[in-house]
Amino acid sequence: GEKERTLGIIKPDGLSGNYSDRIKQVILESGFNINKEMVIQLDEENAANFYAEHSSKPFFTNLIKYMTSGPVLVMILEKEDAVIHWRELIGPTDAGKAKITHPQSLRAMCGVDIEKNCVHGSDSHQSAQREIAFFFKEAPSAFKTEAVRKHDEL
Ligand code: YYY
Ligand code: MG
Repeated sequence: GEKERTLGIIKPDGLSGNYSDRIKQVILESGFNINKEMVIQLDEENAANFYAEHSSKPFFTNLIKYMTSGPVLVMILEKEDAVIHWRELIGPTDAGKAKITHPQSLRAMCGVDIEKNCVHGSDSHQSAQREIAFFFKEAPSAFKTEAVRKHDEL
């Protein structure tokens, strides 16, 4: 397959639960290159824009609350066929079900349920291009930079 880029996010409880080192280890062992990464705090407008496709869904309000509840770690992941491979690695949306059906997946490892599933992955090549541009074209200037600085100091 072709070398491809996808967008991965470690969501707020993944970061606050100190899963990022383990997740990054799995990423690298699985043959991805972490091309770029930054820790940022999303505000409600950022999160609503990122998840615009879900704006009419019943879970949207809670999703935005969750995604703005603390800093997230955003990564560009590069590999052959990165989009599909990253989706396979993170597992199904419902982390509770993932623990049963995909126990090796990242969502099984650090997620809780269908809402708090600890990681994001682009669902197609087209989504990946949109999502990478969303975070890395203007960023970090478009996002709150306090957490970016904190990350750089680590
Ligand atoms: O792509 P993926 O993250 O696996 O799921 P989506 O269907 O795109 O939903 C985005 C996001 O919304 C999901 O990661 C958790 C949340 N969510 C939810 O809280 N409740 C649902 N029934 C479906 C999705
Ligand atoms: Mg999705």
